[in-house]
Amino acid sequence: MSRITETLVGQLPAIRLATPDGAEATVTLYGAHLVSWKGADGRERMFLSALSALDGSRPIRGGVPVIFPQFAARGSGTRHGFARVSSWRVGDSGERDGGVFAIFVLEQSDLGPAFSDEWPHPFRLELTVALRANELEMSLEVRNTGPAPFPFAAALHTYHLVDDVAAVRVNGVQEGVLAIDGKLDAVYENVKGEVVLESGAGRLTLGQRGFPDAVVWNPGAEDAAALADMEDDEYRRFVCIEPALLTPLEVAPGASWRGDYRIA
Ligand code: TA6
Repeated sequence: MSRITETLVGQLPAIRLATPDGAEATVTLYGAHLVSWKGADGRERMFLSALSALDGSRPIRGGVPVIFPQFAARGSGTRHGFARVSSWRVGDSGERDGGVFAIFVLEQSDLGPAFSDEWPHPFRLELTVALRANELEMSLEVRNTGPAPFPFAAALHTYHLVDDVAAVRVNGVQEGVLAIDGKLDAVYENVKGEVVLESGAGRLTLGQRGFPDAVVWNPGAEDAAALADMEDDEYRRFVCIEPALLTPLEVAPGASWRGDYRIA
C-alpha cells in the first residue's frame, strides 16, 4: 500500500513516502530536506553524514539541501540561502502515476524575523517530491507573490551516496568524462541533456529542466577534515551533483519559475 506517514529524523519532524513496490523517501520539514531515498530495489542512494546536526541548529549535511534565494556566498544573505534552515509545511500529498508524492511549502510569512528582514519579498516556494519504482522527481517552484520583482538563485544540492569517490565518473557536464581525484568544486554553465553518474554503487541518470547549470563538489580529505559535521573519511562516500540556477533570475510580480530534477 502507498503510504505517507509522519516520522522523526533525529529531533526533526519528517514525512516518509513509500510506494507499493518498496521505494521510500524521507523529507524533514526543516529545509524540506530529503535525507533518504531508497529505490524499489531497496538500495539507499543518498549520503547523510554520521555527524550531521539533526536538531535544527544548523543545516543538514547530506541528502538534498534546497538552496534559495542565494547560492553559497554569492550575495550578502545567509550562505546557501534561508530555505534549507527554515521550517516548511506539507501542502498536498497522495498517489500519482503509480507512485507517491508530497508537496512542501514555504512562504515569506513562515520565516523567522531574521530571515524576513534579510528577504523582504513575499514569495511562495513549492518543493514537490515524487517517488516511483527506482525514480525520484523533485520540482522547485518559486512564485513572486509580492508587488515588486526580485532576483533569486536556486539549487538542489544533492549528496549522491557512492562506494568510493575515486571510482566516480560523471558524464554530461563537460566534454569528456569527469573523474574526481581530490578536492573539486566546479560550476558547469548551460548543461544540456542528461548527466550520468557512474560509481561502484551503480549508474544514475540525472535529468534537469529549468535549472541551466550544474555544480559538482567533493571536499577532498583536507576540506572534509575541516568540516565539523563530517567524519574525516566520509568525503569518499559522496559526490554532490547539483542542478542549479546560479546567475540570479528576476521573477516579476505574480510570475513564477520552476526547475525540475529527475534521478533514475
Ligand atoms: O555547492 C558547492 C558548495 O558551494 C561548496 O563550495 C561547498 O562549500 C558546499 O557547497 C557546501 O556548503 P555548506 O554551506 O553546506 O558547507
